[in-house]
Amino acid sequence: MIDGKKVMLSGMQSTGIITLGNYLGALKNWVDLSDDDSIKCFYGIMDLHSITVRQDPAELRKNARTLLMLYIAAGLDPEKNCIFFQSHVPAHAELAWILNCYTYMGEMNRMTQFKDKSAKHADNINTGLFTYPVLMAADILLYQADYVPVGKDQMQHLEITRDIANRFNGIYGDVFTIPEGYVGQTGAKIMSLQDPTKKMSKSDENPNASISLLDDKDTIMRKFKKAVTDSDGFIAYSDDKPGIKNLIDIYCAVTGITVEEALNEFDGMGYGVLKEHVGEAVAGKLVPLQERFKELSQDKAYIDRIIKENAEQAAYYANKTLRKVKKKVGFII
Ligand code: AQP
Repeated sequence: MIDGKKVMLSGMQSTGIITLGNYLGALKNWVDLSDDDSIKCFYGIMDLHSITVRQDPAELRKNARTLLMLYIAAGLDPEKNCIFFQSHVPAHAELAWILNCYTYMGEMNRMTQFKDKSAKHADNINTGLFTYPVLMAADILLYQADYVPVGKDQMQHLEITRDIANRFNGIYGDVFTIPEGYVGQTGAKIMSLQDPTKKMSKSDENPNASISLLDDKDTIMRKFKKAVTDSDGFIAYSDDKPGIKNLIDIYCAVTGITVEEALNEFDGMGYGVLKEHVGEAVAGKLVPLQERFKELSQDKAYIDRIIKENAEQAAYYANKTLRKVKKKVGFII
């Protein structure tokens, strides 16, 4: 608890410009949540996590700053929510090391994200990629988070966080709050436009596979036009038609209507018209965010102040937990 409020932590990696998937699956829900004054929210730009995959340094710096501005442009108020760079709070790396010593190889071996990512980056299967969930556990436990909004893909990491925290508390007493998954808002899972059986990812090498939040209208329309569908020629919402299903999911998430309402609206239409409607809806939704982003990009002093103040705030709470942990394990503090 912070000032009588429950604590929530979430974040994204600064591995590229975030996509419509990251927005509809996570960021949009965070913005909705920030109206809830009973919760104190921490939103990290998880740059330490980003380097588990090789990054170009200049790009990483640029992407991290862009991500922070996109959080704000999407509607997260940085005066109310603590928005910070993970690498600005050394306690994350310190606690991760300590927790590594309370985590078993067998537990890490079971993590499916490691299996997926190591298959994708076979030339760079580093130990950071392997122990990624321990750093994520440190991120969450440092802020004594009560809630962590997670998609299905991250559920395994939350479970391991709970296991590590319970193990540590079992040895040393109540040090960590045991976090729960936040299920209040279920974010849509948005799939790749080029392979609708895979999720849309910001690090996808095919630029047509994802919509970046900073894509202009022409680009958005072109990408939807090229979206992979099927050759049936009729609109239906079914797992057998993943391309069409994904377009309908995107449309519903952006407009706030139900699948049934969308199906009524598109009744009798062809794929071309559907793609056009979805493109228009997405481009329209992103206009205010992109305008705000442009303003923020021109206000360096404001962004610098936010970065500094929020890093201090995050470090204050993180260091409180870290001191407690160090004392418990027997370090001289
Ligand atoms: N396609 C998606 N649909 C819905 N939600 C998604 N998220 C990611 N992709 C989709 C959610 O976005 C948040 C940010 O996740 P992350 O940056 O920590 O890493 P990720 O899940 O691995 O996202 P990407 O875009 O696929 O990144 P890369 O390409 O770097 O691996 C999470 O809450 C996630 O659930």
